[in-house]
Amino acid sequence: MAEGLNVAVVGATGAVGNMMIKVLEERSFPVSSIKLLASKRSAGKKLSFRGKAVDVQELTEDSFDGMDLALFSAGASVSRKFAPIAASRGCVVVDNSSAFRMDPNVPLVVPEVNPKALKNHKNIIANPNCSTIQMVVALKPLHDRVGIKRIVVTTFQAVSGTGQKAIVELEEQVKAWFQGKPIEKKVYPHQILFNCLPHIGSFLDNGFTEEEMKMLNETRKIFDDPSIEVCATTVRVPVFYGHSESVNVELKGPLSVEEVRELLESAEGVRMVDNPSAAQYPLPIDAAGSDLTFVGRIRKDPSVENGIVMWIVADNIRKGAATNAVQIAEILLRENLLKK
Ligand code: NAP
Ligand code: 3JN
Repeated sequence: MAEGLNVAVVGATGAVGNMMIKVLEERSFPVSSIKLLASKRSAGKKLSFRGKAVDVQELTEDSFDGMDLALFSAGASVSRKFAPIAASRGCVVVDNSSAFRMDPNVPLVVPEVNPKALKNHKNIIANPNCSTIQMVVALKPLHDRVGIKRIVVTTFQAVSGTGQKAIVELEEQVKAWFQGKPIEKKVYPHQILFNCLPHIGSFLDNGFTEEEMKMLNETRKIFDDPSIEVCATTVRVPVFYGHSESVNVELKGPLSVEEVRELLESAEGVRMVDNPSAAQYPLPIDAAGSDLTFVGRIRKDPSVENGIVMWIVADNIRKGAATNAVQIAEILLRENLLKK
């Protein structure tokens, strides 16, 4: 391991996998060899890593022999089958899917929030859902200072969260609209162009969607506080990159707007953009391409005691997925948590 790690990227041809490759390059992660894995459909395709063409290989049970680290983003069913195989062969998995997030034996980690949870990993670590990640990064300093009782959140999620095919769908709908052609929909149940769809993941018996329940369950696990209440409404909007969130947080004690600002100004991974009179507030267009979580529109929620409202924006494919995963790998390396 002296020269670097043997790293596998599972789902390398996808929106998140592609970004993982880019983030490994950008952050000069010590990679001695890289294996790019996807389905049989992509075998033989070439992707670039550090200026060199690398063949995409079909993911098989033998893919992890000799690998030190695998970053997974090929969906929960692929993770359920292959992450335990990788882990049993001594390869540490950072998994971007929901497959293991709620498994009590699997740490669910956001580096700015709960890096200590990595200590007890058993070769599989889960990356939270993108909407959860940016929310907990911004709320962590408030939670540490006075505690969080309840969160009411509405998200405005970019199409890239659905994957490469949804990016293409929005592009195609834009082109069709300009050309006066019929707008086709394959990925979403309704036209996404000029629309908002309050529907992310499947609907459950309680009326919430899977995405909304992920925000509740993951927030409790990351903050290690099952008493926190979260009521989420998740909405898909015609934005390519960057999820936005309106968050009303009811705290356990008083915090002034000024105190919240001070806390967030020094919070790890947070950038405050909060000068509404100059039309300055976080925007997905500005957050795209950044690894920071942007926070603004901070104000008192007058409808509840100890209430604060804020607007939180981050690049869902970077901080919400690829960058968070690589940051986890960096801690594993730094803290000597890779060789088990
Ligand atoms: P995507 O653009 O559709 O890419 C899917 C990737 O998975 C492709 O590389 C695809 O390979 C690969 N894949 C699909 N079936 C496979 C199989 N049977 N064996 C091997 N590889 C297979 O999707 P994405 O947006 O990158 O998301 C991928 C997954 O990452 C999601 O399903 C989700 O679990 C996770 N994700 C997490 C977050 C988060 O919030 N942290 C955000 C987005 C996504 P081919 O090109 O060969 O089909
Ligand atoms: O829709 C988004 O903006 C984020 C999507 C995440 C996602 C999409 C398909 C399957 C997930 C996830 O990360 O929770 C999954 C999944 O792994 O279940």
